Amino acid sequence: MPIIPKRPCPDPQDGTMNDSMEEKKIKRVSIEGNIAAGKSTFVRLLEKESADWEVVPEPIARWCNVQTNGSDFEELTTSQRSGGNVLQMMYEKPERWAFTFQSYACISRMRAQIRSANGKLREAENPVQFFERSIYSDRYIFAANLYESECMNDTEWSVYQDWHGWLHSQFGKHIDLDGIIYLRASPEKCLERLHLRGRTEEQDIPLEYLEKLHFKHESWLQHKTMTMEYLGDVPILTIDVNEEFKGNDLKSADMIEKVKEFLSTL
Ligand code: UDP
Ligand code: D5M
Ligand code: MG
Repeated sequence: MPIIPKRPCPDPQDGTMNDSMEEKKIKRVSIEGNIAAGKSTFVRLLEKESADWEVVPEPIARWCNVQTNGSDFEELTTSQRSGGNVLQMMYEKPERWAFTFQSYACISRMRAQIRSANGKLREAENPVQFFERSIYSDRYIFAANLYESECMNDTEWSVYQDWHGWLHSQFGKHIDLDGIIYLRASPEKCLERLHLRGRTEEQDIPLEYLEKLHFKHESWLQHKTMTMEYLGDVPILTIDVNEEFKGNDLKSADMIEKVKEFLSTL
């Protein structure tokens, strides 16, 4: 007599799952902040804290060495680079290269974030991905600032926004955010850290440029007065990073504690 199963037994190969097998939802959190506020330093701390936490750094190595292979994240010395340096081109002649840079920054970030979504967190109990910045800061902080500074013309800005909106509609669901952590520092502190870091491309950045970016971050994440087309009401944790946290175990532990508390609310 054929045995008729009372409940369907999922085939592990076909992707259907019952409750006990259900994959954990990965929480996605973006780390935002001005240039040289301390985002990369902070995400390195997060990476060490838990095997359930994965970090996707900004693909800055790509921007300084544009080519179709190589690592997205490992920064190279000037002599190791063989591709074009679109970050340097943008700082040297922004009205010529801002559109090119912003297109590349956004697509390379999206690719890095989507690629990592298929990665190592499958076994994690409470999986979290931390992104260093997001496609929202690309558009509403950096690209918008370049447009307002007349480094992109109306046509370039329209093309960028159309392209950004379409990419978001196609791929946004893989990288949508559950939370944002804002590392808040004064423009003066950022300038000090920018010089300390010593990236050659950035050495002529004036304080006024950091001030403009700071006010945009503030209106987005502090005052919440910025209108964004497709980012809903995402919870924000603000951490003041004017005080040194690098090499300061107490301050770092306090920051990690705040992150854990924040994650428990998402
Ligand atoms: N830095 C520091 N003290 C801190 C945090 C950062 O001296 O508490 C330094 C860090 O070592 C680097 C520079 O500030 O030389 C910029 O930091 P990071 O690259 O992390 O900034 P990001 O641009 O990623 O926000
Ligand atoms: O480094 C990022 C560098 O790239 C910094 O010099 C600012 C510049 N830049 C310009 N446009 C962008 C966008 N769209 N995203 C990120 N960075 C941008 P960091 O020091 O990590 O801020
Ligand atoms: Mg960084």
